[in-house]
Amino acid sequence: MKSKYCAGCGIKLQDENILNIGFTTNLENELCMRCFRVKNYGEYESVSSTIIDYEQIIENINKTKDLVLYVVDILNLPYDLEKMRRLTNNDILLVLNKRDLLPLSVKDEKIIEYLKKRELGYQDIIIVSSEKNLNMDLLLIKIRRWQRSKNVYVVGYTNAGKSSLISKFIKNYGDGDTKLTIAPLPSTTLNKIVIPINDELTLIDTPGIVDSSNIINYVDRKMYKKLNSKKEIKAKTYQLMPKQCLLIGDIMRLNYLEGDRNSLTFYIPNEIKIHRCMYRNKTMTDLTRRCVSVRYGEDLVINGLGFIKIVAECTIELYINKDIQVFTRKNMI
Ligand SMILES: Nc1nc2c(ncn2[C@@H]2O[C@H](COP(=O)(O)OP(=O)(O)OP(=O)(O)O)[C@@H](O)[C@H]2O)c(=O)[nH]1
Ligand SMILES: [Mg+2]
Repeated sequence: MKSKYCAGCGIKLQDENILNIGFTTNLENELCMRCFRVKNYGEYESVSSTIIDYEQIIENINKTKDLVLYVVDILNLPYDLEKMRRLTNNDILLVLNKRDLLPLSVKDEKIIEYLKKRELGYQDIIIVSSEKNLNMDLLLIKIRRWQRSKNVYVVGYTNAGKSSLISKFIKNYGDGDTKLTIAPLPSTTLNKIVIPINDELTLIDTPGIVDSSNIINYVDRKMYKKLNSKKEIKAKTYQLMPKQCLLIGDIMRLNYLEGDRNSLTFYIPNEIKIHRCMYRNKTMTDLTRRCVSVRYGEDLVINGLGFIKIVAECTIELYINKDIQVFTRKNMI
């Protein structure tokens, strides 16, 4: 019998072992049990990302001249934003998704200008929101401008919103209904999925690149939802002096170690609460301590959580899980 693949995540369906991925009780079904559960009950079940052969996916893309959409989460721009440029010579549009999370007062042009200055080598940069169906027409125009064939690959880190974006394209420009699985946990899409949108365009969904330094790998299911907020961020500003501390949810502790009175503005999901605490209070000091030197006008980025816009030069002491990446960059907004 011909192999059949799950319409939600792309995995090969099987009805032999309930413990293995791709299981379904009946091979007539369109979805594997995992996707069925996510869709119908919102039950999230992580899958080990080791089954995904990312190199193979890139190799296949490189055999073509097809356009690539590199989708990234605007709140969590990766440290290594040039990565996709190094992996393929194909034309690439950098798509900054989840625009709805940043305050409306932030100007798109400013962010685009900020990234263009970095000369990343992408053909163009577009800011969208798959959730709010924002700028999809503009993205379609840019795709038409750059596509070499019908096929356009959609790639990026896990959870950036690749499947969400394709689903919006099906709704806006196609006539089928969407079966792609969308979920706040990493590695939702497990295999390449070819989705014809219309006569001119076929989008190819791919599994996300797993980033083991993203906070999402170190939190429980409740936190998945908080970190994948759907609400516009209300930026919170704190004035800090040396020896003042903040607790950020139960994720990290921030001690303001050295510097003049400073202003720190948090762009993190509203669901994650920030509290001031006494310096002598030892909450979370059992986590790994890191000292970060911040220069004038830099953001402190906590991979997967968001970023803190800092005005003046300072030294910050963080207590956070040792595997979560923290880095600084020039202020994005
Ligand atoms: N706020 C907001 N959330 C979004 C947007 N797009 C996607 N999401 C959410 O981000 C999470 C991940 O979305 P997916 O579409 O499954 O992401 P993916 O890139 O396909 O992930 P993998 O298949 O694991 O690689 C889900 O909780 C989505 O609802 C957006 O524009 N705004
Ligand atoms: Mg996906």
